Amino acid sequence: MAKKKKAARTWQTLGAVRNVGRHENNVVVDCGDEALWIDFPHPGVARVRLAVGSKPLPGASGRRLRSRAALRGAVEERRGRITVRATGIEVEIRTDPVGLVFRDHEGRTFLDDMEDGGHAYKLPRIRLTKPRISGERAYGLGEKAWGLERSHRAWRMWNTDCHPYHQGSDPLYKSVPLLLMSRPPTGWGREGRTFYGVFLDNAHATRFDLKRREDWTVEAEGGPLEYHVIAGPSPAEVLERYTALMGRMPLPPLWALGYHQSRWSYYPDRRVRQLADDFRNQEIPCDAIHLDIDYMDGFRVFTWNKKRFPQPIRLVRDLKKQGFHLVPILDPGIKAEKNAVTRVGVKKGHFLKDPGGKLLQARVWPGKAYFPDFTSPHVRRWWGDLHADMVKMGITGFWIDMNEPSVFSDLGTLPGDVPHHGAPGRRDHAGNHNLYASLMAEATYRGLRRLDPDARPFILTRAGFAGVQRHAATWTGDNASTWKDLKLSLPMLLGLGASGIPFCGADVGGFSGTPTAELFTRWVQAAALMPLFRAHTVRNSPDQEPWSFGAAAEERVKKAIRLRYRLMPYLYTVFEEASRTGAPVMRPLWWTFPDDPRAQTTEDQFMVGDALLVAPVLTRGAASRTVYFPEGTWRGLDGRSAIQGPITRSIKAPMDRLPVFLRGGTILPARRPEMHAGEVPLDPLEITVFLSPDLEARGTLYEDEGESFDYQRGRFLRTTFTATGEPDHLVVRAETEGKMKIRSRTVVLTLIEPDGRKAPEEVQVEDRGAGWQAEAVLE
Ligand code: MIG
Repeated sequence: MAKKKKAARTWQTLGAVRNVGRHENNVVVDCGDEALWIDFPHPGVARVRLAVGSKPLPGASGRRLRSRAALRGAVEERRGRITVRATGIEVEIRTDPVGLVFRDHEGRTFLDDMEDGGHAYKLPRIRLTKPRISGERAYGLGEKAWGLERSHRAWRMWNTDCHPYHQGSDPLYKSVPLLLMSRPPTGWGREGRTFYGVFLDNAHATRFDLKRREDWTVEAEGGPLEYHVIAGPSPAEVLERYTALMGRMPLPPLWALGYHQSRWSYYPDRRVRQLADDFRNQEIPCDAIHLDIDYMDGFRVFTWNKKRFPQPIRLVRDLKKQGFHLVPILDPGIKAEKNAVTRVGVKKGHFLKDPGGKLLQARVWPGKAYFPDFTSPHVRRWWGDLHADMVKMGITGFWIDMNEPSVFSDLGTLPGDVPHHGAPGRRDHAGNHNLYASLMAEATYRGLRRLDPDARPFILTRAGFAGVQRHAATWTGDNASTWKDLKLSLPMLLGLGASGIPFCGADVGGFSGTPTAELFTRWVQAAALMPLFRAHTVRNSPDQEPWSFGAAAEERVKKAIRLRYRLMPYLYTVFEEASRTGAPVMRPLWWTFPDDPRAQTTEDQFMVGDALLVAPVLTRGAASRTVYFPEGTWRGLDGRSAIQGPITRSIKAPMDRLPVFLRGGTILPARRPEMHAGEVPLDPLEITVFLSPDLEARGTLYEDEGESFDYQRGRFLRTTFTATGEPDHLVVRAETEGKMKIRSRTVVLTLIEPDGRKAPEEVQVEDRGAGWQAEAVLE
């Protein structure tokens, strides 16, 4: 007894290996009181679990891995070295003390172990330490109000409604315990940088300490010591593998890629109708209007304020005719009173109770509220079904907020000892807090899929855990209308994308405070090519609509919004790729140029897919900015001649211009802008062919009907464009895949010579969806 108590007070590390055995697909490395279980849930991924006693500590994200049983590592013992080999990764087991060395498919070490093995516990706490090498860079960790490089600081994972937040505020709304490491070339084997990932599948309050040069540590207040080591070597391969485990963003409806207008709050319905009319009258494209909490009756979720919105069915229908989707907000807290919803919820035990078994009440917008226990599948189903009336009205988009959960109390959230009943591991709030929002998003998503099986849902969540991308897009919460926060939004969103969450955005114009016309304009420009494009502002603030800052600003803002709609075919293609591969939509420069030293530290620019480089103006009073152009040729979309990278150049950026550059060797699909996404058929299809110095170019266009799941039944069209040049003549070819039929349309080709000059003539071809070939004469 006394001995055990003492053990609990000091960190325990693991001793020597006694035996290496097997249990089902696991290699069990027995060290006496503890064991390390290793299995291979996916090619290139090793999972390690610490067992104290006979089984691994329970818990983790609860994500069921379909492919878990697929791989069986082969154990080999040679000259005293034990190696476990599986597809794409191998693990050497050091024996005294136990340690794990991770190697890629060619046997190159990318992650060594600590001298003491790096696995420690002081139950319920666990700790993992891994060595670092000099020049290694650390990315990932999801939403952090900081630059992309996570080294030299410690980070917390504890979903928090941090209002207001600033650069350096931590933690924020989301927790993604994934590190994406980038190692410099070691001088042997691989020449370029090597990326690998470490994902700690633990939803407890966690601290990642990356302050030291020699190693990094992550410590969790409870839960399993369970981690995945993910081999690269490219960042794309790491994310592909990570998202194979934790899931990918489903392809969003096309409309969700349009411009969204929000504020706290648009009401009554007249105001919403006026807003919609204003967009159409000003000819500013827009696809979605968000309804913040004041549409509800006394902040009761799943109700409408009858005075402000007497006929919501009509409103939704009329707006749909104009090409708008309404996106109402929902919070998890349900007003603590007797009504139709709470009667069922209370009777069925769907709400959280305090440890004494009394219904838990916590104060949020409606006053005292009950909180659903989303860890239970029954509760998730019930919650999903509560959307029935709104879905019947034709609503397919929901905005879910306050789901850290946030509570109006000193603690700011629910007490840690509140029991959860459906949890896979520790059954208290402390062990489930970071999962709460993801489970709410799942309940919402699944509910919508059941209620309207052929409509792609759009869900926008504030909080979440790793894997939240399976069910929702996300935004970075309550930023402020400052140049600092505009600037910060780039690395924040790039960080989310590099952590498996591609569909993300920041409140355009800033949430708290009021932007100047200049700040608003620059913000719209910057966000015009970010994944989620939504303007939003706080309660009682002045209007923050495209026309709220005078005529000059309106023209510029309109131009930027129209640019997004022009590039919609390309953007949608990049989203589709993200939904298949886990790659971000908005990419850090090092994603595309991993071995470019300058790209590693560039955070005021980004790539959209691999073809567009975006360098928004992020400072007040600027009419130009310096832009770093990586290797290759680049040309402004507005027709300026080519720039040969790598080079840093000053670029003119007057108030009406967002600097965007097309990469040489790419073919960019675009269209005439429309009033809302998918309004009219994509005809003509505009193709820019920007030849590389060796007279080649390639590109892709993905299309489908935009709202249903038809694409999963093969009704999509993927066109692959290739251009190959002879010295005096060029052949552009389009090949298609997929079963979607299109009406015959015109393709307008603009040819850009390798030096950036536009070829004098446009070429037109007819496209019937079955491929085509065009020839052009080069100068
Ligand atoms: O306590 O619904 O971040 O976007 O406008 C504030 C009102 C609750 C916080 C969200 C913000 C939203 C606001 N909400």
